[in-house]
This record gives sequence, structure tokens and C-alpha cells, in this order.
Amino acid sequence: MTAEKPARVVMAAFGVLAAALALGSAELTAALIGRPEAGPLPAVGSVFIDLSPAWLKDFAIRTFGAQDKLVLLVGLAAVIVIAAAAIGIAAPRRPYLAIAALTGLAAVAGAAALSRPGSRPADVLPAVVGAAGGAFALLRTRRLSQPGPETDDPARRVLLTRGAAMLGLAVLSGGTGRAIVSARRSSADGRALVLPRPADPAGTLPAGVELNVPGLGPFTTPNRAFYRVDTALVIPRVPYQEWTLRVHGMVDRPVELSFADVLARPLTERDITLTCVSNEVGGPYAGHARWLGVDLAALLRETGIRAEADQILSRSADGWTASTALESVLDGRDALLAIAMNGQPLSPAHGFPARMVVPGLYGYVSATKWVVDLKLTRFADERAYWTRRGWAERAPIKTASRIEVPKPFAEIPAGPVTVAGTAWAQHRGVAAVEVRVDGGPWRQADLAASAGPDTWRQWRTTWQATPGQHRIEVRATDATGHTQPAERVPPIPDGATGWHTVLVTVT
Ligand SMILES: Nc1nc2c(c(=O)[nH]1)N[C@H]1C(S)=C(S)[C@@H](COP(=O)(O)O)O[C@H]1N2
Ligand SMILES: [Mo]
Repeated sequence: MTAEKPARVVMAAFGVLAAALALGSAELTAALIGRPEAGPLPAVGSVFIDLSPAWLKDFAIRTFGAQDKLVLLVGLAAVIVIAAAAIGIAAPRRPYLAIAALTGLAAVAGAAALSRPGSRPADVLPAVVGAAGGAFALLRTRRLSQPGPETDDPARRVLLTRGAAMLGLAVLSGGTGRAIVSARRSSADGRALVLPRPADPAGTLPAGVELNVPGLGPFTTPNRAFYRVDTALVIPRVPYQEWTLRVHGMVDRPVELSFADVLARPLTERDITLTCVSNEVGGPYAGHARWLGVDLAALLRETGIRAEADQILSRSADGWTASTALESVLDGRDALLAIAMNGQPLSPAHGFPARMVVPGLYGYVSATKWVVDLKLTRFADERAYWTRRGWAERAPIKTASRIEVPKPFAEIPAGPVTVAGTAWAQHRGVAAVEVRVDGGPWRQADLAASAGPDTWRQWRTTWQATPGQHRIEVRATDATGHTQPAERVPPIPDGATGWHTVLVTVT
């Protein structure tokens, strides 16, 4: 009994090493066939994301923010480590059971890869090669543990060298896979692209859109700081040379555009603030950029939209879909098929080669990244990714405001204190921002210059702070006269409401 214990630990460790080898060889295979998304971790993780109910997605974004995908991968890795350890322990005595369990796991990975939108038959290969690698490692492990007379140093040395060799192979195969993938990436992204000048430029931003209050974010969000929300576990890499956009459905003349076609069209440049429906009151999932792209309404009209259509169902290279109200895109606002953000080609994370941007609509019903397909259809006939999961089918951005200065729970000296932040009500525009302290009277804040109804607006005010604990609240009123309601509702199904509140201590 006591003599068995260390052996078990060793067998568990070898099981984990076998799993590492299986995953490493699978990753290498996925890289070699040019389908990193078909590797077991991304494939199973993506299926998990798509099967997750709306509340779980909301919880993940709220709790882990932009790290939600990392948390998922770490969780998945933990499950694999436990399963692998169990298989490792079982392997010496019940080799067939161990091989059956490994095969089962590989079958799940293979089925997951094949189930992904846009998958190909070859996507099963990483799972097959991974299973072979894992089985090979397990069988070697089994021989190690077979009872023999040698419990002395040479046997232990064999164990160590075998373990080291397996680890080395796992790291080598996985690392080579990674290297291949990143080498391919740089040839597919658009870093070297020369962007055409806009036929319809945005012009310089009005002076005074930025208040320059320390701690208040910039008016234009730098691309690297721009929030990212999507369901993609592996960022889709679509070489622009191969990209096309199909426009079809309820239209008289379907078209297919290449990236060269896009570059050849007159391009429009606009300042538009993007917002995620999952943003909590006071949350960070909003960003402002200057976008360059094709006038989406003009493009659609060229195809001869039929009267029955009321929805644009856009689809990304990785099969995600969004339903956009056609009337919103055609009502004169600056909806874009964007190819650049703040003077740079879109980064892969933000949708290169092309994405949609529609002022005034939350991202999940308008801002499709890696877009490859626009189908004119009807809300009554087809539903999109999040709509099927309980989110609203139409989702205009709600009027919102947040306090960025002072920070929550800040300790500040008594006297005049600058309170500042950002407010947005895209496509209506922010008309007023009010601040109150400790439930007192609402006082008007000063608004920064406006860059138009489609952008957020900074605000500031001065508060004479007295010692003690205080509660600062903010609310905005949009240009239609609508003031943010006090009532707190969660982001599901069509965006959060409520006043952002910050507690501070004045000393
Ligand atoms: N292909 C694809 N596009 C997508 C999404 C997605 O999951 N997949 N998420 C949408 C959501 S919910 C938002 S809020 C915006 C965010 O855009 P960003 O990541 O560039 O900030 O992208 C939208 N476009
Ligand atoms: Mo979103």
C-alpha cells in the first residue's frame, strides 16, 4: 500500500506528460494544415462558448472582463490535467481502459473541430494525431511501471530521462506549431497596407473635445487600449488577398466584393464611439475611434434592396452573426464597412480585413468583425448569434454617463475637487450632464465641445468637498430630452440602466 503511493504519483505525472504530448502534437498538426482554430483547446473552447447560456457569458464578461477567454482556457487545461492524471494512474493495470478514455477525449476534440462553422474534413487531423501521440506516450509509460526487480537508481534514471524526453517533445511540437502560426499571421495581416485617402474625410476634431483632466481618458481611444469583446477564442486571420464580402438575400443584384474593390471605392471617414451591450453602469466597454470605410448604405442600395427586407444578417469568417435593423443603416447615419481605425488598417483583433460600424447601435447588433457575408433578410425569418441566446433583436445604445475622476473609494483632501467623466448617447447626442452629491440637488456639469451625435462627450464640474464620506452620482440627458433613469437594470437583454455612483472619503 505505502509502496504503491509514490508510483501512483509518478504514473499521474506521466499521464499529464502524455496529455502534453498529445496536445503539442495536435497543435503542431493544426498549424501544419493552416487551421490553428482546429486544435483541441480552441475547438472545444469555442464549442463551450457557443453552448454557454446568456447569463454565463454576462457573468464571464462581468467577472473576468477581457480575460474571460484566458480563464476558459485555464479551466479547460485544469480539466485535461485531472483526466490525464487519472488515465496515467489507470494505464499500467488497465491499458485498454486508458486508451479508450484517450480515444473518447480525442473524439470529443475531433467532433468539436468538425462542428465549427467553416470547418473542413481535415480539421479532424489534429485530434487524430494528438490521440496517436498520447497513446504512444501512454504505452511507453506502461512498460516503465511494469513490475521488475530494479527499484534502484538506474530505473529511476530511465524514468527521469523518459519524462524529460516526453516533456521536451511536447514543448518542441507545441512550440513549433506556435511559431508556424505566428509566421503565417504576419503575412496575412494588413500592417503593410497603404490606406487610400478618404473621399469624404472627417476633418479635424473641434478644439475642446478633450478636457485634459488628469485621470480622465483621452477623447480618441488608442487602438491598443480599445476594448475587445467577441466570441473568438482564436482570432480569425483572414488574408486580405483572399477576403471577399458577399451581399445577397432579398436584393435584385447580389454582389461579391474583393478587398481591392473596397480600396477602389470612394471611402468615408467618421468619428464614431462604439459601445458593448454588456457594459455595466460605469463600465469600460466603450471606445472612440476614427473609422475609414465604405458607405454601407450606398453599397447596399446598389444591390437593389427588396421591399420585404428589414434586417441585415451579417456573418463573420468564424460564423458569428449579427442582426442589424435595415432602417437604421438606411436612415442617413454614417454606417460603414470599415477597413481602418485611427489611421491604421484594422488590427486582427478588431476585425481585419473589414468590419461593420453603425453609429447608435450596440456592437452585437451592428459591429461584425471579420465580416464576409451580408444577407438582406427579415427579423421574422432569421435570428443572429446573441438574439438566439436571449438578447434583444434590436438594440439602440442607451444614454449613459460615467464618473472617471475621482476614482471609487479615493481619499481626497477637502476643498475644490474636479469631478469629470464621459457620457454617450450615440446618434442622438449628449445634451446635458448633471452631478449630485449625497442625494442633494442635481447640478449641471460643463460639457466639452461636441464632435457630433455619434461620439461620446467629456464633462467636468467642481465640487466643494467637505470632510467625511460622500456619494457622487451622475446622469445624462440626450438631445431628444431623455434623461437616464435611476432604475438599475442589468445588461441583458438590451443594455444596463442606472446612475453611476462613486463613493469617496474627504479628509
Ligand atoms: N465576428 C464577431 N464580431 C463581433 C463580435 C463577435 O463576437 N464576433 N462581437 C461584437 C460585440 S458584442 C462588440 S461590443 C463589438 C466590439 O468590437 P471591438 O472588439 O472592436 O471593440 O464587436 C462586435 N463584433
Ligand atoms: Mo458587445
